[in-house]
Amino acid sequence: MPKLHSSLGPNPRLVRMFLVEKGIGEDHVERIHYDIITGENRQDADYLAKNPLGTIPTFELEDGTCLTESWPICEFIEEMHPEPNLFGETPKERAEVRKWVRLFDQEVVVPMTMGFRAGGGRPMFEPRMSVVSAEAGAELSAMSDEKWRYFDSVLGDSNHFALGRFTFADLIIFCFANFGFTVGWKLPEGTDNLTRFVAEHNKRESAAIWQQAE
Ligand SMILES: N[C@@H](CCC(=O)N[C@@H](CS)C(=O)NCC(=O)O)C(=O)O
Repeated sequence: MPKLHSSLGPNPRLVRMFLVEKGIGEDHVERIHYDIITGENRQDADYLAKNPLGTIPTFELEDGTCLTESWPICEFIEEMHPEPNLFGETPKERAEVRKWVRLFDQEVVVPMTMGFRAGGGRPMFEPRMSVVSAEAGAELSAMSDEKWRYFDSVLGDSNHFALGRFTFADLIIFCFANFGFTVGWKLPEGTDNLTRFVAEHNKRESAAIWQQAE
């Protein structure tokens, strides 16, 4: 059985939701938990041999291959289990889905996570990685807020970013909105469409994992 090396946080939960969306129940993947608050993921030599960066998740296949980075892990699962389709049926559809994922990853996730590590997350992250100054962190958070508003305007009345149906683009955006809530962050002013989007996708069976303690 494959193993998902998992923890709190949006990246492992993105993969967990993806597995549920694919109909691959958690009983088909062994989940191994790490305490990222104490930094267990960066101290365990066995884990570092699987993922030298120490980040979570890692998806360990039955042959021992270790896949890292949540988005590529999900693309791998999609290739192994094509239905239901979450990345697009054709090259054009996949380009559309990946466009939103790439934009969101770069324009929201990067400044948001760097801003969090420099602010509320500083006690946890400063001992384990380079963290920008509190001032730079505030600027990065403001940049990500601006882009959340951009995504809100793109969404408009729809609950889908691509292809007029539920795709990986919706899933990653939903997970990072939920990440914010779990660390006491709120969607910025002017994102009513995203608030509705989150409430809607919270009804999905896969979203139940956000109610579980690790
Ligand atoms: N780009 C990576 C990011 C992984 C990441 O930062 N994971 C967080 C949990 S959501 C983590 O490992 N945090 C604890 C740490 O960095 O020590 C991915 O897509 O998987």
